[in-house]
Amino acid sequence: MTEMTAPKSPISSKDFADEVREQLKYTQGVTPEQATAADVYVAASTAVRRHLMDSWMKTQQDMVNGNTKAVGYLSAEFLMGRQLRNALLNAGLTEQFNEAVKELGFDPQDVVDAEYEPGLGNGGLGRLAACFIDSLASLGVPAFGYGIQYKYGIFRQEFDEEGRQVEHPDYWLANEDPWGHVDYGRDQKVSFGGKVVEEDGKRVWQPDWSVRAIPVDYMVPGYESGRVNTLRLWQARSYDEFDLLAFNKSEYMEAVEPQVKAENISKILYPEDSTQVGKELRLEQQYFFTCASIHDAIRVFYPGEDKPDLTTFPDKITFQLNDTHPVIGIPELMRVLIDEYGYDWDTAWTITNKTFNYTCHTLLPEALEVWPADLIGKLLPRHLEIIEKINDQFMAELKTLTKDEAKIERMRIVTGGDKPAVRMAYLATYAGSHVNGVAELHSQLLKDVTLRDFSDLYDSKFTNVTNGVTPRRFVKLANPGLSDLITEGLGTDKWLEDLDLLEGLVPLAQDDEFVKKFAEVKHQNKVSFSNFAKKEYGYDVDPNTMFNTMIKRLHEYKRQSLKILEVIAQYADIKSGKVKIEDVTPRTIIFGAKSAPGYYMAKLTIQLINNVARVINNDPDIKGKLNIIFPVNYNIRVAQNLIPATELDEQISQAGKEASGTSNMKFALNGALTVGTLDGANVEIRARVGADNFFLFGMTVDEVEAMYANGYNPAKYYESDPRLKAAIDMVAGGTFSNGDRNTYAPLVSDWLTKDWFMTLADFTAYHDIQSQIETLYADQLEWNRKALLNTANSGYFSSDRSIEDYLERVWMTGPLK
Ligand code: NBG
Repeated sequence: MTEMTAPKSPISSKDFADEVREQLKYTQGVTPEQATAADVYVAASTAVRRHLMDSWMKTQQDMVNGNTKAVGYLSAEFLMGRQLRNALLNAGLTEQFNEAVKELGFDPQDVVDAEYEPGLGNGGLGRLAACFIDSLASLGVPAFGYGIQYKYGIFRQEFDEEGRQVEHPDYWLANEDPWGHVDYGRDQKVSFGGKVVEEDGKRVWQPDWSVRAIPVDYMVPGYESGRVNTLRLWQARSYDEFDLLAFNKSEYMEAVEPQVKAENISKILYPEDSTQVGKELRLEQQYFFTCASIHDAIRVFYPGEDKPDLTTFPDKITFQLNDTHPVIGIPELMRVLIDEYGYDWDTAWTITNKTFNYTCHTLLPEALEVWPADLIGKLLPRHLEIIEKINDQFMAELKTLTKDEAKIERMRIVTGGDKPAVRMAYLATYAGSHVNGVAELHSQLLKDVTLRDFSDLYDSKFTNVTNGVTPRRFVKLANPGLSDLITEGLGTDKWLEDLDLLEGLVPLAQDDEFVKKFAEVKHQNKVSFSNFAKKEYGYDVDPNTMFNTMIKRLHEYKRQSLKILEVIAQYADIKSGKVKIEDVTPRTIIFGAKSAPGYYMAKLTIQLINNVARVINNDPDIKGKLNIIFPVNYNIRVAQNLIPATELDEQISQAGKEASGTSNMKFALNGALTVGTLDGANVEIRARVGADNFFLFGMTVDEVEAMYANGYNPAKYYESDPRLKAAIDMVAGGTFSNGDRNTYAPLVSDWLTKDWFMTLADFTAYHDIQSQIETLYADQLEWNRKALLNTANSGYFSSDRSIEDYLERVWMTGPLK
């Protein structure tokens, strides 16, 4: 471990106010009187950045000079969330900022709210990358995050009058971004297309177009570690600004064509989550950032060397492939080593093999990327040759390992037939040192199902690293009330660096006074969320109702349908008089979800939820007992407000489909109880918090498999559970579509005839668990005792622990503690 700089001794809020004034003057060019909250935000951010600068520079020097292997986290997504509060926390300047800003006549919250949230990710995968780089810095591990600075992040969601999702471009860079430093001098050239020719017995790639990759650097300050790592996001620019000749002939569009083509590469984040999108531009993006990052790492670790000894490359840096998106980096490193540095194939292979590791984030076969070979050949002809050679080598190796021809055929990286395609997950599994899943169950299913043949023959490559979340953002920043109480209970705030210390709260769950304090914090968080929901969306939310939340991408496997059908069934029970309104536990049911723009069923589900909300919330018979809200454009900021206020969290995916989930961890840490299936990390959460403190229901993976095998007939469940029937009939009959029976017909028909994720089969069990939930909720002391036990036993789900596991099991630099 390289030596770390000690955190700076804190400055006074007066000094900090002076620094902000100075920035206002010299960067913004305004007086404090003229300044807006947005000016103060930029000035304060710039001031914080200055405080982090020495540590940042020291960290970079140490990384190059030290002898600890660095981590290059290659990810197409980094869903960072707002930066200011996090940077203040890690720079130890929170109090100074609050005071200084007040002194300047501003409300700190207004200043913080002037920051536009960068949405450079879709969901869990991108947020995980952000948590991981936070933990890497906090643990003092030298690391780079490498990705793309998309001009447009995940779309901004609106709902139209019918409750349908409408997507708008998210131009997050419309205002000044004080965090990103554009480093023109450290650009890289990324080439595409053309052909490969033979010259002096060597294969030589002659590309026909290139783009300029310009790094935009973001500081990643560690918490109390003195280390500030770098998130380097690449921006694509054209080398030829525009064609003056064409411009002079008034062919304006043609003149800017090369520029447009180049800049398109980093223009937009693909808004897909857990589905594979086979688009040429997407492959261009993937190659663009991995190629630039690999060259960048060589530049960083062998500064000024013309003939670096790249056999030491894997000792300098290990590349973690965040899903298959950066896997094209494997043939790229081979090409660089062979074509640019003159290594022979075997040496290049050894280096490459040691450098890369692959994390798989899915179990859905349709989410594993497969690229048509002819597309790769067109964009990256030399890479296709290398991939084919890797495949040949692999096939030869397999023949020495097994006699099973069918198995060898199944394992092809490049598929046979007349339309060959490249399976990126297979390439990553064969070419890298390790493969990991993101929760125990997921890693096991990868071995047993998705990558079964590989685990048979290369078992030692496989490992598990259960996901985690950063306690700095998701407890300390999101939930200051709980943070203070934890510190009070433990007598230290060291838990923010060592989340296992939360276990010290376990005995306090027997102390009724402490449990009441815990309950009071939760109540205050509910009040705060009600105020937030009123201010942001105009919702009237009663903090005396149970806050029951389901936030995640809208996907059939996650089963938002199951939740909404249960709500409808309850509504039907009340309307028919089966359930008396006095007996209903008042709930506020909160959804947050974006759907991929082209995902028809998911979008229809969003429309249904919005309309169920409209009907139920406005029905006087319900007397406000059920209140459904769907805050539009769910993002990290909403999550930070909502998670601490939630009492019951929904993790109800079909068993065997959710790789891990990470919001489940955030909820448990913030003292919500989970109702969930035995899926993803739910299994581990339940094991840790205790079966008594978790509402389990539904089929297991084995039961699901058996049901598929025996032929699943959803209509049977519709016929046999009258509540389910009533709910579906209501949807079909037009209750939530102003009497129109067509609106939701595709959903209804899918439920009754296909229902691939077995929503109907799990419905009855899901309903049955509700009475347990409500009985417990009626006893607030007991509920909160269990909620506190969730917090106390969830320390394991810190992303610091995940990173320590990676260090030990994958990166092999040894544990840090
Ligand atoms: C997602 C999984 C989640 C998991 C995150 C982070 C993809 C492809 N996968 O279950 O669906 O928590 O990755 O690992 O987005």
